[in-house]
Amino acid sequence: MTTTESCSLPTVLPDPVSLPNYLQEEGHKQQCEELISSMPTEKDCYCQASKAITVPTLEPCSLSNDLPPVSLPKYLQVEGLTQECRQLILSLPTEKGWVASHLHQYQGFWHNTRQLQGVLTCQNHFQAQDPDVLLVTTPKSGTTWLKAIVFALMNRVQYPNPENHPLLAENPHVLVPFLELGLYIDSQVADLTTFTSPRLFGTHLPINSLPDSVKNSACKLVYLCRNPKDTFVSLWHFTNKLRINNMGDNSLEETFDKFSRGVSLCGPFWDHVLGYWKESLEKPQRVLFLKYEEIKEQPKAQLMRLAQFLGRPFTPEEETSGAVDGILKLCSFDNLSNLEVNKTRKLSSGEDCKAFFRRGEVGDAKNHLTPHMMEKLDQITEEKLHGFGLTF
Ligand code: PAP
Repeated sequence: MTTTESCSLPTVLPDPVSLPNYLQEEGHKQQCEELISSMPTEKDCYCQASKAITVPTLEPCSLSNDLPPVSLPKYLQVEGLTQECRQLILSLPTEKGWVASHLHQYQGFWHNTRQLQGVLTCQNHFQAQDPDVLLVTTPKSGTTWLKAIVFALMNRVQYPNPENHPLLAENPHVLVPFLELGLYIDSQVADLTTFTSPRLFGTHLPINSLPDSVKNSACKLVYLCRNPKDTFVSLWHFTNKLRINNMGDNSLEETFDKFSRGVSLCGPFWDHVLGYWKESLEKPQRVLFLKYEEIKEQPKAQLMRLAQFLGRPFTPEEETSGAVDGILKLCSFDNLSNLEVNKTRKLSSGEDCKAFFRRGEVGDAKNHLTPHMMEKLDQITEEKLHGFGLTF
């Protein structure tokens, strides 16, 4: 079935026996109608099968044959879910998503339907190797920046010339692919044979959801986080950019409420950060804990700390020859955001590269959140993290 995406909501369903609660919620019909108006449709999608049961919320699908075909971005497609994933979804708490239809709470954290499949496939199949480096972030904490920096750092012997560097031609998410959101997202076992050691991967997985092979290997984890106010604002902007025709922007108040309750991609934000914070204290050789704000404030010191942690310290000669500054300049917001590749191309997962570059500043939250919202996030942070010695 080539256009299952045309019924992305119904394909979440398992065998047509009973309708899960999350599909009965009010508003679903309208959401389905909005999506359908922008979806390609073929006769043989799940909608036909759905006729076997009485499902009022699926009725709009029967109209969709008359609609013009418009392709749905890949990040919104949910075809090809395994039986394991479909069954699992039935048992999970589910809420309305920020972009895709649903978020499911799995192992304590929230994932979109499509990404949940990626999480399961990654957990089942990814085989970590000791020299691997995993770049771990909560979404919108500076993942793109971290990927660029670590790629440039680890490959600086191979690519010494910043005028002729892969980062000028490829988005950092291509050079350092995501595990559950990229390599494993389509429920296929990723072919990693072309990767050279040490392999670099990105992930938003919370610590307790990392594949066993990661837990059992000596691979290193670099964790980057960002203050929750800026993270939320960045996520709100980003998800608005990913929403398709007719969806409109997410309401700031509604998404703020969700974020505060922990219902955001790979949220609760605070639990995600805390898991890696604790691990970094227990195993400092294995997990390096970085903050976006600290890299902004002391880029050189943080880059050298990173290099040391990854076993690739800068030599005095490199320092004097400007290698550290060269990497920071290459990976700067101004440089990356103005590259043709990042202004015009899309990732294979469907997002515009430019969506990953907005302002790249510390403190932008105050331009969007009310004082009450700022206070509320500060209060949650204080309650959840202060006792562990972690502040933002
Ligand atoms: P991801 O987790 O979905 O991959 P991520 O890269 O973490 O996204 O988020 C993008 C944020 O990092 C944006 O923040 P903003 O919305 O507050 O502006 C983006 O501008 C910022 N960003 C991207 N590249 C850089 C960079 N080179 N330096 C600093 N910030 C950057």
